[in-house]
Amino acid sequence: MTTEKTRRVGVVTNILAANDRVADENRRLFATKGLCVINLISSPGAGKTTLLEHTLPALAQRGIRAAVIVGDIATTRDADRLAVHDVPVVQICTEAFGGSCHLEASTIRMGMDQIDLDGVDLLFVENIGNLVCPAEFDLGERAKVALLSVTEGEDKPLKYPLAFQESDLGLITKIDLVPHLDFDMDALRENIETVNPKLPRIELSARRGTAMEAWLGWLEEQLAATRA
Ligand SMILES: Nc1nc2c(ncn2[C@@H]2O[C@H](COP(=O)(O)OP(=O)(O)OP(=O)(O)O)[C@@H](O)[C@H]2O)c(=O)[nH]1
Ligand SMILES: [Mg+2]
Repeated sequence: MTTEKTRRVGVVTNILAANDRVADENRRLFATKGLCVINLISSPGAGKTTLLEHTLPALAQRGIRAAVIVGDIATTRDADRLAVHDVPVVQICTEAFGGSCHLEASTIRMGMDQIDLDGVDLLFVENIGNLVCPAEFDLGERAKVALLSVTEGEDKPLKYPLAFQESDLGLITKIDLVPHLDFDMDALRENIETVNPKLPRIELSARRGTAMEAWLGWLEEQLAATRA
């Protein structure tokens, strides 16, 4: 017998299955173009845009051509911050279609249509600030990166495990603030390992430039693997 509950589960399953089909199409398109796509996921304010502000000039210096699709519920503030770095930037505001708290494969398709992908090596997706829903949606990306800032607390990987289980890299951000906080870095490392023992980790401060070389090196590895 179909109950209200099973119908709701069915709807969610259908949404994810429909998303997966478009994600597969995106993946094929990215492969055809040799485009490396990196999906940045975090709660609001963990430092995604700041990291990109410091990453884009460094990539340009290395001759790597980047572009960004940035999602927010409202405003073009992040796109405005990133566009000064002279890379193609598309802002998607989901308030125009219901205020969705995550980007889906079809929204990425809409963003891609605004960029000449033939001139791009690395496409960043800055997902909407939310540590939960974005992890559920495959965009066809090469890699997901979960950012967690030290001000959010050591327990967050345990409470919101999916982002850390689905990601290919964990970035602990804003480590310059650690001396000012009552924060236990070892506990955070342990909690990440508990939910995903295989997740590589970089502990960085975009503001101070700490471990930016490790992050840029990881991006270069992703780019090389995309083209292999
Ligand atoms: N101290 C310190 N502050 C940082 C660092 N990175 C980001 N911030 C600050 O954290 C705040 C939020 O940074 P954003 O880069 O806007 O965060 P975001 O993840 O893009 O935020 P949303 O797009 O709204 O989800 C800003 O005030 C930044 O200046 C860092 O490495 N160290
Ligand atoms: Mg941002």
